Amino acid sequence: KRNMTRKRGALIVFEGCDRSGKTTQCNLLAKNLTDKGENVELMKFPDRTTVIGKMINDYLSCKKDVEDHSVHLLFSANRWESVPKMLELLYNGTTLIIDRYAYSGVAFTGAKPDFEIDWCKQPDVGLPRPDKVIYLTLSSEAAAKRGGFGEERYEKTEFQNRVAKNFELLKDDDWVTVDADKSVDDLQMELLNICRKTIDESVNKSIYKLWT
Ligand code: Z5A
Ligand code: MG
Repeated sequence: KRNMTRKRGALIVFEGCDRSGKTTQCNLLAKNLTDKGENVELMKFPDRTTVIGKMINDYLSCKKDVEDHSVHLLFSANRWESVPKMLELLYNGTTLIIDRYAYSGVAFTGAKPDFEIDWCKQPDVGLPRPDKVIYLTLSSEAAAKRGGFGEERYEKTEFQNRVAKNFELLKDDDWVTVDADKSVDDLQMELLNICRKTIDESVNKSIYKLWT
């Protein structure tokens, strides 16, 4: 089914701390890139629309408790269930802009007591590896100006600090760190440039497997 005559799309992942603007920027990127004639689709993890995603939503909104290992595997399963669609889109020339991915899975579970980073990575080993991970950083002072934490699980300062440390451990050559403490429009300009460059550079590359 692969369309070998068309360039493949790029897999671009956004990660970053709480309120860094991932969702705001991903939505704008999808619109701006589409307006410029790129083939783009937006995805978001957790994808709360699936059966597994609904279980995750009940957990995050504190409606249900789920054992920590078990919920980690649900977050991973929620990514794996999207992989056939992701590969189909990428090989058919659609660039995917993804709001959180396996790195969030590892950074958040790894911030819980008695969880090893290496254990946390295993369920996501073999997922499509992003061509670029754009990591948005924001100081806790700047984040505080964007309004308080919501009602969801994990929205506590101390926990978020441990999450940020875990993200640092996961960085590799495919990551670019961007300071998100600027206006929505200025940040968007910067991210658009990174995305356009990544789309061009990914055309002739294979899609590799994560953490292999
Ligand atoms: N989680 C996990 O445990 N395991 C996993 O495998 C995965 C996730 C994938 C829900 O994720 C939780 O699931 C999350 C990680 C965990 N827990 N936490 N924390 P989510 O993606 O659904 O989380 P969210 O609810 O979308 O929040 P967020 O991602 O932290 O926010 P954001 O997307 O980075 O920011 P935003 O929504 O675009 O903006 C936040 C606010 O700031 C909003 O009022 C904006 O209007 C404002 N904003 C945005 N940009 C700016 C600028 N530039 N200046 C000023 N104000 C701004
Ligand atoms: Mg968000």
